[in-house]
Amino acid sequence: MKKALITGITGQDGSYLAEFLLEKGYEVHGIKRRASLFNTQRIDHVYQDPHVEHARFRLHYGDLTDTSNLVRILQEVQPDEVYNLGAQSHVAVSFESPEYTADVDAIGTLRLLEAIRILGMEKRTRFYQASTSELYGLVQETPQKETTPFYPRSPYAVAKLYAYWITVNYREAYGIYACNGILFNHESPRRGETFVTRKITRGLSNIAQGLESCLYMGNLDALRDWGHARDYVHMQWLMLQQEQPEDFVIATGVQHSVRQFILWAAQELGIVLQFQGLGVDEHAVVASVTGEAAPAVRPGDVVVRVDPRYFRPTEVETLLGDPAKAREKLGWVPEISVQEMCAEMVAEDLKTARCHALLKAHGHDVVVSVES
Ligand code: NDP
Ligand code: GDR
Repeated sequence: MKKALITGITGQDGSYLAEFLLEKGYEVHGIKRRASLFNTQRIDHVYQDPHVEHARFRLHYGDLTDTSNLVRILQEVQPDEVYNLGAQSHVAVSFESPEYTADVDAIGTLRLLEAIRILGMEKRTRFYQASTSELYGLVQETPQKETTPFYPRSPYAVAKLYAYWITVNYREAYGIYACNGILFNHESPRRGETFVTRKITRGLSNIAQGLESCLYMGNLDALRDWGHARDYVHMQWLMLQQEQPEDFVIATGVQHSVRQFILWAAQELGIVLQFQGLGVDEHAVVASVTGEAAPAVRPGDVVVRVDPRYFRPTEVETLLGDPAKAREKLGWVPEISVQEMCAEMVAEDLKTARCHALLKAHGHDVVVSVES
């Protein structure tokens, strides 16, 4: 039975990857951080009681900033594959906490690779690094492929640039089977609530049910190449199953604006929106409402406004991936379209919003978190 160790197992990708590897028959180990509240909501459904014989899922307390802890976990688990998905993964937050982001995202990657080397596991343990389209930043070529020059535009992207190159270096210097997956944005109903797609599907669902009144957004013109996380974790695994370690771009090859994603999400709720105004005065007005999903919304309501608070000091305006290499060598074909994904995300967020609205209607105090 193969053993995998996943950092970032409590995150979006970690949870889908854990599911995927368990289905493949792996013994799955994950590193979770100590938190003052439970932080395992995304993986509770795959949790296996360690007291039960033959449990194939195990969590270890740890942190990418803690070298000795990483060495001990690696020594204990002796994994065949390490997936380094753990990161301070929010670009905007990285401007607020640049040093911490570098410690976790850049040096954390070094710590793991060094642990593999210190323990003499270079020849038996394969390593996946969660690299990112943010490396392209101020894009030098469109669409972006494996050979496109990098130009990172945030402390997050600069930290990930270090992680990218240290992964390449340990592959070349010590012969570790190590790969960078340069993944473009991928989303799902498990996406963190403060990333743009989930902020939109959750915010509009709450507005539809009368739990919030307006969604405040940043740059509506940003263009992204969005795919589904469930599709993308499959590729993370496949990269580690090849004969030779290589780096791959994973993307859909299609891009859309943030504004377009808002229109799709609204449409799923039966709301037709019209954008009006320009720049920081741009806002979305409800033109019509059909169906049962949005009883709290009326034509003429302003449900989206721009708030410059969400602009970034340096923005990545456009990203579009060219997944030709992955298509050719890994047989990559994304199965879920961005519109299908948007519909799935709205359906999930609407379910939750309806529950909260029902509780409220029965006199319970319901406060939905809107800080983002
Ligand atoms: P999430 O933000 O959903 O998950 C990040 C995970 O990292 C969480 O489990 C988090 O733990 C953990 N983590 C954060 N800080 C530390 C730390 N100091 N030590 C150990 N673990 C830590 O990210 P995604 O699942 O979306 O992304 C997975 C990886 O892929 C990340 O590295 C991200 O940068 C990268 N990536 C993501 C893309 C995307 O579009 N989703 C695209 C390209 C790359 P906790 O739950 O406790 O916060
Ligand atoms: P990104 O994702 O920065 O690409 O990083 P995010 O969803 O945060 O932003 C995408 C684009 O939308 C614009 N935007 C807003 N973003 C947020 N979060 N909130 C807003 O209100 C808002 N309004 C507009 C942003 O400016 C940006 O242009 C994600 C993360 O998962 C990284 O870890 C990963 O490496 C990259 O994707 C690929």
